[in-house]
Amino acid sequence: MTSRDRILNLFRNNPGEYVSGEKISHLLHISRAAVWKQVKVLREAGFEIEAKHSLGYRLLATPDLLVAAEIENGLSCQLIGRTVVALTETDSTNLQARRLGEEGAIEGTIVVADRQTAGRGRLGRRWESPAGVNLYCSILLRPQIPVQQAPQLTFLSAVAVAETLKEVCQLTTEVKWPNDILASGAKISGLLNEMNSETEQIHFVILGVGINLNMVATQFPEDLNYPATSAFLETGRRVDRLFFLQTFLRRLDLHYQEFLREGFTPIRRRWESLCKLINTQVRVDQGANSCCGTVVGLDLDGALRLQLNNGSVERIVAGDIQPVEALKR
Ligand code: BT5
Repeated sequence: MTSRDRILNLFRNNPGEYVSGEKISHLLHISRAAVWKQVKVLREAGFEIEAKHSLGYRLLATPDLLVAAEIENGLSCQLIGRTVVALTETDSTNLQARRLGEEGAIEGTIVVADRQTAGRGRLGRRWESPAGVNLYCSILLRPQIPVQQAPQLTFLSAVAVAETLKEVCQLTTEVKWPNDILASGAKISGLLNEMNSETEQIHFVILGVGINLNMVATQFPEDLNYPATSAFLETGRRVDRLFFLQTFLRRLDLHYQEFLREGFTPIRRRWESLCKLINTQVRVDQGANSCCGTVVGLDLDGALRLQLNNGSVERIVAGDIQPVEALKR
């Protein structure tokens, strides 16, 4: 933890109160001049800090920034967020989390970034990641489950995203197989889960989560394959990213613990209840191939169960689905 993070922690632990320069200097083992320098840096980053000669420093307001100490403060998760890495800019939080995983980072480590320069979707696609508006987050997990069950975790994060959008933004969304969350039919969030494993053993799984919170229309490129939206565009209200992230991490933590105790069934049920395409006709595109059928539900490994027109039920393990109704329009 940097000196800046530790000063922020001191403010957080003494809400609304002055913390003397002497106390900060003593606790952090730095000079009074160094304390002042760090306060200056925090002010430049947008933290409103009052300085009173005889009393010390007091935090009045925090900017909409994702700072590790602020994220950790009061998180109270059992597993997720035990280590928080918050970056101003990175190539991809999934790549950073993978690097940390390879170095032995503990389960529950999270990486967030204000901006990604090479945000990734599936199959080498790009994830638009402008600064200051959205959430780009990767969570490192080390579940002791069979390799084939790892895709189940995608549905766990989808449920947590949809529930958090409801709780924090009062926004009703739907989940779309395999990794989308939609609001009014447009993509508001995408998930990219990646695994590091050998034959029978998972070393770690990275849950990559991108959620469009305060993105405005001009920040979306024109050549997106599907309509996209943000919580702000849907509700007209700006979202406090820190509060949203903490709420999301808490939900994810609870769902993950339930998953470790009870397996996939509770999550599968919740995901299916959030999926509007169940019992409707869809087209599945798998590269050069496509087929149509009625969505029946999720299989135990996360495959989509699709009833074809001849009555047989197919398992779809990869691809993109589109409602047939939308294709007719
Ligand atoms: C996804 O892929 O939806 C997975 C996105 C995962 C992003 C997170 S951010 C944190 C973590 N770090 C990473 O590097 N990635 C993860 P896919 O289903 O392939 O969808 C990608 C497609 O969505 C693109 O081809 C675009 O058409 C569209 N798209 C790109 N950026 C978007 C955005 N911000 N909002 C909505 N749609 C977008």
